[in-house]
Amino acid sequence: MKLSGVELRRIRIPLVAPFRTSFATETEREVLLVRVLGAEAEGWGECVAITEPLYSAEYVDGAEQVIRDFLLPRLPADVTARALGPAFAPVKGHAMAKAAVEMAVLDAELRVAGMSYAAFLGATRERVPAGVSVGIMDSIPELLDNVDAYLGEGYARIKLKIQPGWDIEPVRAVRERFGDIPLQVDANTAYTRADARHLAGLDPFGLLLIEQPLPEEDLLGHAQLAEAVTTPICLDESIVSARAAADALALGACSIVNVKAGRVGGYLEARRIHDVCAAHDVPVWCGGMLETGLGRAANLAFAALPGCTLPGDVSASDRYYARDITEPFRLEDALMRVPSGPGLGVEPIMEILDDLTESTAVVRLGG
Ligand code: NPQ
Ligand code: MG
Repeated sequence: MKLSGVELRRIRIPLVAPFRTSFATETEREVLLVRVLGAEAEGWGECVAITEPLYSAEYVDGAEQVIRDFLLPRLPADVTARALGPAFAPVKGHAMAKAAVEMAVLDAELRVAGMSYAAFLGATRERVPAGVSVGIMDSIPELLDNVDAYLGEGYARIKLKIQPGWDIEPVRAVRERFGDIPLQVDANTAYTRADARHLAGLDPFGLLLIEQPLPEEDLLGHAQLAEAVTTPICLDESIVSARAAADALALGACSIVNVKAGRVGGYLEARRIHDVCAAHDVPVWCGGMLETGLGRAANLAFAALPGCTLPGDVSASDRYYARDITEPFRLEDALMRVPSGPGLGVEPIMEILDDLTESTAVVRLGG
């Protein structure tokens, strides 16, 4: 497909409540959107980079600059999503920037073909169960109130954000109050190898998994930790590619994988990770980065793949946003519907989008 231009749009969207992790407390989300303008269709991409480089090395301003200065000049004149891997390969890193462009190109391409993201990726379900990620709170009672509300809304699985000083006690309290619910924890790299025995203190609670306890680069540390605890280790930040996933499995660094398309350079690489894991009978689940309805739509398509056997961080729009930029995604009888229309199957509501827009830049392509 030939593109006449690309719009880079920055929006700012308030969160319904502060979201606290081991690395940040956010009250709003700054998001970079990529809109490709094709002759027969336009397409939307969402960059999952956050404002500061605290989850990974990428951040919104950097991603915007990389897209504008290094990725858009490398777009083939006649572009397909499949061609982007080779075209962008000379640019090291910047997976989230690359993924945002790929998502937009794929959306436009699939709209022309009349095919949904779900069908393109190979989804096998029309609805998926939803998990929810619960931030670090000021107190255990506040945490229990939040978990209670999410369970009441129909979430199938609870993930507690943890860090040193907020780990064993919140898990114990949730287990005591709610019993045998599907429960897991995410440390976002907040621990060290020296914490192995402390983390083994989570073993009696029968968690589904502990996500990314150690630094991104520390595959060997995770393999050693996996020997020291009975709770399954799941990797998020460390899984930067299909090769990294294969290496992690070969090393015994994890037995479950969180897949985020943004973190690995796009949905095509995400699908490869899914396939590597499926070949090893390793469960996969779809991670989340507090996406708007655009990214949420694509994540739901991925979450409907056959190897995504655990509930993902694919929550309803209102978990994060009072006003989403698309028609809001809702839990329907405790399930999320996978979009089935062409491309993402959703589009932005332009009045809302314009209202939230901080800046728009258009890059003209093709002379
Ligand atoms: C994770 N996501 O799995 C990420 C972390 C993350 C849903 O837990 C603003 C503030 C944006 C915190 C994006 C979930 C964020 C954020 C992602 C945390 O590790
Ligand atoms: Mg995580």
